Amino acid sequence: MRKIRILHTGDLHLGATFARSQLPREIGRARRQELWETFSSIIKMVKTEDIDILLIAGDLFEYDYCTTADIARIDGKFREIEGVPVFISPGNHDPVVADSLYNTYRWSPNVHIFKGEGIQGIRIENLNTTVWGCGWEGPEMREELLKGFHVRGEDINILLLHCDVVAKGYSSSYLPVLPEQLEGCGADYAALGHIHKRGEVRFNGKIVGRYCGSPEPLDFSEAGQHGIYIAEVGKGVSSVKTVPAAKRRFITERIRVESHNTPEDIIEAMETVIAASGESNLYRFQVVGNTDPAAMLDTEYLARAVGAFYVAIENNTLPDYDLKGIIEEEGNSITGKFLSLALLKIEEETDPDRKKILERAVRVGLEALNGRKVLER
Ligand SMILES: [Mn+2]
Repeated sequence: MRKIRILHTGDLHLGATFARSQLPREIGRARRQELWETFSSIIKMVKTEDIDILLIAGDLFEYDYCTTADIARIDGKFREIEGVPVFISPGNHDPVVADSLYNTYRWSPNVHIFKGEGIQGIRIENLNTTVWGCGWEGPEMREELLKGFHVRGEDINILLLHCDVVAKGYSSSYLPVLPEQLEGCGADYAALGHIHKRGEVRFNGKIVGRYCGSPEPLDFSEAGQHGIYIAEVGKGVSSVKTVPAAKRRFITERIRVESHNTPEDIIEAMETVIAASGESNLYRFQVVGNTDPAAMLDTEYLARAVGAFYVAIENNTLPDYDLKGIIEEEGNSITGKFLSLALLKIEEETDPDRKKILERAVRVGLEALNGRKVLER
């Protein structure tokens, strides 16, 4: 039996508006377009990489935001590869509800959409392959669908699911699947979606499933390289390669400062990071450490001072006060009394969490007494 070449992707989230993300409007709009461009480049890969089957492990599009025109655009891409069967196991963002465009749109004949009713198999005769999948019918799926399931027939068997792999004894509202169930189901390749970070699922050291991850990362929680899997699958064997697909990466870096550091030092530190990873990425710099209490960090100015597609700066610094000096200077004033009392309390406190709160109270209190704006960080 000849091996088949599959392209495994999912979590494309086409149509996502990024409205609830932290990104500014214009960046969100650009990213929305880029999701489409990356989808196109994946379809191109299906052609250039001689792919036999395209697998989409759910969250292909956003039910809430996709119009019929958007679906026509997606389907148009599938028509470009009309000789290649496309399988979709819908997930929580594109569930097969009654008015879902999975139901109401007339999709290209090469597109196979799994819908409810447990795990179903669809056979592609000329490839001696059966793909097993299931579509979500709502935003949650608590049933342990894979429990007791086993593939049937002598074909190359592929499992395609949008699911949440959990350890034994745990449950999930996102189709809970145990690693031992993946191992036991007999699939030659388990193509999973839902987790946006690429990764392998193992049972007793053996790879029993793969999360392809989102091909284009959606926010700062999706760091690292994103792409797709291309695998050669036969009976029980597979060779797998990862192919980068993302146009940009989300990168978070910490910058540690001391009170003697100037804004220029921070800019230089950011420039070093950007020079190493590229201007096309999205950066989040978390500035930590102690700063001169008199010097306010102007995060907007700092973000504009360096050149990259997007730069956000989080000010997590604490002002570096000379508390003993202030007590000496202030004596019996309100500030002096407040500080002496607060420092005593800090000294007496044994619970480290409460100690931190008290230390924070000292800084907030000092800023309030000095008539400065008390910033919540
Ligand atoms: Mn998703």
